[in-house]
Amino acid sequence: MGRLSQAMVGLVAALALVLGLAPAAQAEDGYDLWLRYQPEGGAVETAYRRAVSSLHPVGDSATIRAATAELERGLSSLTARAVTTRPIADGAVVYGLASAPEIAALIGQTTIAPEGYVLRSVRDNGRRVTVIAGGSDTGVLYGAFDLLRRMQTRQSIDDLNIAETPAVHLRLLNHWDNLDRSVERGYAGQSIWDWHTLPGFTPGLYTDYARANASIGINGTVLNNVNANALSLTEPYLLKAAALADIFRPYGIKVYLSARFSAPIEIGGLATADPLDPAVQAWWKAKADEIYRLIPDFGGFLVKANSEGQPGPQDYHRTHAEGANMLADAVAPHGGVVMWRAFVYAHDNPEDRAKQAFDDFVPLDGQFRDNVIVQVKNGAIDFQPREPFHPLFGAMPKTPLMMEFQITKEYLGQATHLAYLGPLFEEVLRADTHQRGPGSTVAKVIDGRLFNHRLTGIAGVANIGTDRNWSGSDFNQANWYVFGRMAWDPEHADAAAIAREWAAMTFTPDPRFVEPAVGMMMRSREAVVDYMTPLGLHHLMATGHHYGPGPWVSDLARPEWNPAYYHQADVAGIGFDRTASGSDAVSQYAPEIARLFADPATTPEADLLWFHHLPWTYRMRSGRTLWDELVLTYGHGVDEVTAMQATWASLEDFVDRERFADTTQLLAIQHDEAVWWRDASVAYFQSRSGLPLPAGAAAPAHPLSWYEALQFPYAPGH
Ligand code: GCW
Repeated sequence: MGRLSQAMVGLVAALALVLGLAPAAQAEDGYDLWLRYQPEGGAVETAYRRAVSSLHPVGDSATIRAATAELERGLSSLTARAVTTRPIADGAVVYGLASAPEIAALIGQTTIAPEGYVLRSVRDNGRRVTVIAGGSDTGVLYGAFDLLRRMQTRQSIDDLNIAETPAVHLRLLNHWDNLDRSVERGYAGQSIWDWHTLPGFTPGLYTDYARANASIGINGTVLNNVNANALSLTEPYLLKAAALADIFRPYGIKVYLSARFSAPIEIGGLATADPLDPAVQAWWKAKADEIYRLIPDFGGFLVKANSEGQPGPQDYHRTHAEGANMLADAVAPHGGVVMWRAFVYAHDNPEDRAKQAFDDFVPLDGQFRDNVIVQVKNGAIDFQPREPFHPLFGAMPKTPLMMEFQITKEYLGQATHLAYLGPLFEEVLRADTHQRGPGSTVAKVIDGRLFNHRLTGIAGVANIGTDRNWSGSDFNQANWYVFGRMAWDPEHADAAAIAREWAAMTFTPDPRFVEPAVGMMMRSREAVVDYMTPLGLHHLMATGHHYGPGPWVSDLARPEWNPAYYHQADVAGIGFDRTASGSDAVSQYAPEIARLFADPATTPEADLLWFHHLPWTYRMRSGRTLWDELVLTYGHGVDEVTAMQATWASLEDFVDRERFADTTQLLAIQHDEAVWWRDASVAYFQSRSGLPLPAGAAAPAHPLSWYEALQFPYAPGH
C-alpha cells in the first residue's frame, strides 16, 4: 500500500472510529493462528449465508458442545450474522454421530471409523441441510473444522459429499518443555504449561491450544521434555497434567508424559531401575495405576533412554525391548502405549553415528510388546535441513515404527528464518524404502499398511511457546499446521496444497497473495539447505545452541559432536564416505537403494556428501567441479532469500501492517544470517581446499578467524 493510500486509509479509519462506525482494528499479533474466520464480503459470503444459517446438534456431550461453540464462532463470522442452534430449518447444519437415528434418516446408515466423518449436502423435505456425521463425537468435531476450513478457503459447500478417516492412529505433539518453563530447542518464549499455577489456573490459552490442534486432527500431546524430570510423575505434577487433560479431552486430545527411566530411584526410593527387577516392575505398575486414577484416558509414556546421557535399561545390561516392555506391561491394563525413541548413539562407539540406531534396534525386531511403538527420527543423524530417510523405516517388519519430525527449527534457522517444512516432511514420507519392492514408502510404514500394523503414529517436536504468535513467527505457525495436516494422511498429503490452505486462512484467500506467498514458502526450505548444508553436508552448526555455522569445530570430547567429523574436508576433498570403502552405512538400506547410494553417479546430488568423500575436482552434473558447485550453491541460498524478501515486499497491500512489518524484519535477519552462513562456510572450506573462488562468487566479508571468534552465550533454546 503506497504512502498516500495508507494515509487515506488511516484517515477514514480514524473518522469511522470517531463516528463509532467501525470497531477498533484488532492488533494483528498472530494469536488467532489459522482460525480467523474472516468473512468474504461478496457473492461467496452471500452463498454461504444461504447454505448455513442455523445449527442443529444431535446428541449432547462436551465434544458436541465444543463443535457447537466452534461452528457458532466460525459460521457467525464467515456469514457476518449470528448463527445459533435452532430446530432444523432451511440452511441448517445438522451434526452428530452417524449412528444417531436423526442423522441416519438424513444420510442413511453409514459406517464410519471412530475419528472419521462425512460431510453431506442433502435435501430434507425441501430444506437444504448440511450434515456432519462422525464415527465418534471427535469425528463430528473434525468434520466441523473441515467445513469451516472449506469456507475459510472459499470453497463451495453446496454439494458436499466428503468422507475422511485419519490414516494414522497416534498424531501427537512432543513438547520438549521443562518444569522450569524453559523449552529445549524452543524459540517462542516460555513453555505454555504454567506448572506453578496449575491446576488452579487454566486460562483460555489452554482451550485455544486444544482448538488449534483439533482443527488439524492432532489427538495427543506429550507435555514434558524427553530429557525428562522424574518429578513430572509425582502426584503434584500429575494433578497439574490432569487439569490439562480435562481441558483437552473434549477436543479429542489425550495427554501423554515422558517417563524418566530412573524414576523408581529418584522418586520411588528404590536402589535400582532394572526392568527385570520385580520391585521395579511393581513400582511402574503402581505408578501407572495412580496416573490412570487421575487421568482415565492417559495416553501412555514417551521414553528417551540410553541416549545423550539419559538413564535406561542398558545401564543394567538389559535391552531397549526389556526396558520398553516393563513400561508397556504397566500401562497395558489401561489401554496405554509406550513410544520408545530410537534416537540412540554412544560416544564410546567408534561406529558411524548414522548406523548406531539401526544396529541397536533391528536385532530387537519382534521383541517388543504389542503396545510398544518405536519412535524414529526422519533421518539417522538429527533433524538436519536434509537427511536421507532413516534406514530403520522398513527394516523392522515385526515392530510398529512411528515418525518423529521436528516442527521447531533447531537446525533450520530457529525462530527467525522462514522455512516451511512441508516439503521436508513430504520428501521423507514419499521416500521409497524398497523393503517390500517398489512403492514401499515411508508413509506406508508409518500408516501401518506396509507390514499390516494396527498401532501407528507420527509425532512432531512442537514449536509452541508463550509468544503471542505461539510459534515465534507467523510463518512458523505453518509448520505446526502442516505437521497436523500431514499426520492425518501421510501418503497423500501435499505440501503445496496445505500451504495454500494455511496462507488463505491465516492471511487472505486472495490468489494475488496466496500464489506468491506459497511460492516463497515452497522454496524456503531448499534455500536453508543451500545456505547452511548444501549437497548432502550435515551437522555443521555451532556447538550447544546450534545457532549459526561452526564447520571448523573439531575439539569436542565426543567425536560425533564435531562438525569436522561429518564433512571430513581436507586439501583433497570433502564428504563422509558411507559406502563400503567407508562406514558402509549404505548397506543398512534395501539392496536397490543401497546400490543407488553406493555410487556417486546415481546418488542424488542433494545427498552426495552424506554418502561420499569426493575430491574437490569431482565433476558434478552441471559440469562444474564439486568445489565450484559448493561455493555457488551457498551463494544461491542467499539469492533465494533475497528473492523471498522481494516477494514479501510485493504483498504489502494484502497484509495487515503489524504482521507485514514483522515478516519483513525477520526476512532481513534471515538474509544477513544466510550471508553469514555462506561466508563463514566458504571461508572455512577454502581454508581446507586452498582453491580460488569461482567467478561470480562473493568473497567472504571477513577472515575465517572473525567467524570462528563469534560467541552467542545467550542464544535461545539451549
Ligand atoms: O536434536 C537433538 C537436540 C537435543 C534433543 C535431542 C533428542 C531433547 O539437540 O536438544 O534433546 O536431539 O532428540 O533427544
